[in-house]
Amino acid sequence: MPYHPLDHHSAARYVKAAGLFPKASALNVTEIGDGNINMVFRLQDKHNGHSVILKHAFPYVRCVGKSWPLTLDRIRIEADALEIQHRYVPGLVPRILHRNNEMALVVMEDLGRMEVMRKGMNKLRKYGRFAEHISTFMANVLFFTSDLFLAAREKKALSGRFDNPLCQITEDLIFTEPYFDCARNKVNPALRPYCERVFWRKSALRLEAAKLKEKFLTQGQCLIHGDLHTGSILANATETKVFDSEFAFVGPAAFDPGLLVGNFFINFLSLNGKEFSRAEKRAYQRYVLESVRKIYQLFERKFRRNWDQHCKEPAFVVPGFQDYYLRQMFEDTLGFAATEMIRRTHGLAHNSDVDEIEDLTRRGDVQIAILETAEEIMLRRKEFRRMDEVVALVEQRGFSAEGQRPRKNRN
Ligand code: SR1
Ligand code: MG
Repeated sequence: MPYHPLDHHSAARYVKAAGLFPKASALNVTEIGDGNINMVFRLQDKHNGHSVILKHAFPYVRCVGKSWPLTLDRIRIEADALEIQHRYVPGLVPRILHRNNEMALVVMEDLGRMEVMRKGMNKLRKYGRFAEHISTFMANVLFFTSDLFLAAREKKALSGRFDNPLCQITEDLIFTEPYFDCARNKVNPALRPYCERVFWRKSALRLEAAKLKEKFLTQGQCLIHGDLHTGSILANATETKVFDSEFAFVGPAAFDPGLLVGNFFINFLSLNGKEFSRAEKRAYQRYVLESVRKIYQLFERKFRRNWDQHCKEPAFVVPGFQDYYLRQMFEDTLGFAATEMIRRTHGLAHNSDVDEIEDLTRRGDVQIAILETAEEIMLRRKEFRRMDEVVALVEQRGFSAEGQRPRKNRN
């Protein structure tokens, strides 16, 4: 079947023709996608309630339109990544029910019982099993798709299979555009004076962003999710599912933990601009930081365990190499976390955590706190020994900025 874009009606016809529903069934079709790139339909049998999710690509970026063309191959890449993730972390990704590369679509189980974590976190929801689950997801996928486990030729074949054109979006949006007054940036008018007079003049920061961009471009360590923020995760009290793997490619291992940690720090700092009571905010902020500590500690522990049990390459079991690798990964995690905090503040794609603060001045104060915190993490990342120290820094910055008006030299 040659590619054609689906709408509500043709999506219903498609799933019936694919045998996912009886031909005679009456389906409710709703477009539920709130991401930046693709269409997501929920199709539900009106009679028995059975439902599936169909993710489908148009040949352009959904949030921008036809002026920004984008390869349809991204759905093939996403489905391939899901299959590999499923091999190493069954239960932590959605099940694929059907896929069609030519039509640029993948049909998955409906996980409507769960919610997008970012939305839950914005309502102060806590996820008791999350640290356990996400640390397993990262430790297994990042280890078992790396040269620490795979034979060299197998790993090279994996890199070829995930030659992902979407990487350029990340290269531009995360590492380049936030560091100058780029037309694609979306800058809160209350933040603009700070960007113009302070942030865009920080050459030391641009230098660090350049180093990290070069790592992103060249360091093909393992199959990474490539966009592991809280909007790419479904969660509830007992389950976690990582989805939206269309940015997957063989890249730096630290990128996934970096994006995740950066998003947690953004959420933590965003609370200072929100309307919850002081006690509610404090309690949730402590939960967020405790989560970061736990996630990273468990991630390192599980990654080391995988290495000890499954690494067969004599060169990589030499004493000291594991510590060297994990040290580098920690430092890079902090660097990538900082770049994510920066780009989500005034780049093209923001986080609702901050953007739901309606008062622009108040939002601007939070954004400045995020930028200043990110800068300190980025510039001092070689000094930190453990995640506890970084968490302590973020905690101190967040709690001291609470309720504070912007300083005079900020604009
Ligand atoms: C045009 S795509 C903008 C952002 O949305 C995705 O979720 C990625 O984070 C990307 O950077
Ligand atoms: Mg996404």
